[in-house]
Amino acid sequence: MVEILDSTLREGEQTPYVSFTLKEKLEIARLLDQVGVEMIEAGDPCVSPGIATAVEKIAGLGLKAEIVAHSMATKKGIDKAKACGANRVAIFYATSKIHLDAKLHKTPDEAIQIIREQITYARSLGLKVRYTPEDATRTDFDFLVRVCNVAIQAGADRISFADTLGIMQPHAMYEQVRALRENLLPCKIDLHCHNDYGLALANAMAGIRAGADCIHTTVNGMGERAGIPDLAETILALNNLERVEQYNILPLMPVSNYIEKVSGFFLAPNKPITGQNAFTHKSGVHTDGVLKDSRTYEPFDPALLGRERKIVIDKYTGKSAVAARLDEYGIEVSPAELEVIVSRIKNLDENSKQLFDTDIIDIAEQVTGRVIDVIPHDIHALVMVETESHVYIPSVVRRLRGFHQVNNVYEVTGDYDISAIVNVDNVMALNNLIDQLRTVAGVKRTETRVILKKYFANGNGGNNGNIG
Ligand code: HCA
Ligand code: CU
Repeated sequence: MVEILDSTLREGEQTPYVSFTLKEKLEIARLLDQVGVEMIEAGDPCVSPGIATAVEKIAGLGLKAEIVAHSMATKKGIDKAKACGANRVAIFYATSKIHLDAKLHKTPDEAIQIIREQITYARSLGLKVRYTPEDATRTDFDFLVRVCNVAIQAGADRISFADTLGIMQPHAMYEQVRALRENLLPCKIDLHCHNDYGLALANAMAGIRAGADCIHTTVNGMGERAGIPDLAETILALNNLERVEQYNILPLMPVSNYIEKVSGFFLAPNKPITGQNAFTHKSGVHTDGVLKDSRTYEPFDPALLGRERKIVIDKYTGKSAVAARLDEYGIEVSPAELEVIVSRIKNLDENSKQLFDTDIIDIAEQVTGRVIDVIPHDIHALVMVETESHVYIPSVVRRLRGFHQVNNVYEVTGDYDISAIVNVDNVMALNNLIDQLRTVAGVKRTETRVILKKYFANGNGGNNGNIG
């Protein structure tokens, strides 16, 4: 059975400029438990007193997942892991020559002795032990096998094959995991793959194929430098491509959104699975295909994630997508009118980067000469935010930007401190969003104005230009 250890709370908090509050950490742990990951790496209690408290509280939540404390190979670290009530301690000690020489100043034999001693000590406290040879993928293979077998003999039941610098490729991963399986005493093998070349998940999937047991992930792929595999990508790849179906998929979007909000670490629109564009289609050929049968250009139904496909309308779009959008609003046009509408869209000036439904309705109105009285689904609104008097406004701004519906945020003078332009699909979504914005730490009050029409400095109104 394949397993997942999620390390958002440990590796994820090692993302540059990211730090979670205790309350946020408890919520993250609960959400991860809903997804059904087998292990949650909650932090290294030696790093700070706050982290020790968080590990302790998370261990006390009574979650289904095993709670893992990370630790250096020191008695102090292991004692703290025990004191926090973690089920397991993950002890790391580097094994590559460069780490032993330049960082640890230890000979291979000294390293082996420390690893044996500390694992034996942790076992004597009744902790389960994972041993991580940090920088394993750059470690001399015979030495790696020797160290890991010492660790297993001392009581570790898991080895984390750490690609600390993300230098592996899938074929090499496959071969090395195979070789490890052949040479290691019985143990579970975890894969901790960094994403420095964008190969982390591919490497992890290859390692699983070769017989490894567990993939380390973080929500939104956070972590040192380029991070490690994203939880949602990993689960969808396992579920859809490998038929590993034990995880709950629907909580993945909420957990990703939550982490975006509290970390201020934003997803690129083209990020797989959870990115804004993951189910958005644009060219005429693609949209026509998707409208005929979504399987033509979607690897799986976005409903699996509770998401919806989106079709953008612009100069790339063909008739069928424009007709479908008008149809959504119950706007009837003749084939000849449709031709003209599409041609207008294709000939909009180059400054019209993004067309909204209001723009399309405008064009349809102009072309048909009929008044079209519909409420656009695609709503833009201006949200004014007053913050609590003591708060640091940029941190509130950062949190607001974590909502993907929030396009632009400005700090402003006057009665309100912040103004934000938001984009939502309908009035209900606008209400929900405002409710959520009001719960953001530091937000005291909001006031919202729906944007009816937009005009630009060059005098162009209505159907060109872009907001936000
Ligand atoms: C580090 C440690 C680690 C540990 C991985 C693990 C790595 O921050 O260098 O314990 O499985 O990447 O080697 O994250
Ligand atoms: Cu790491």
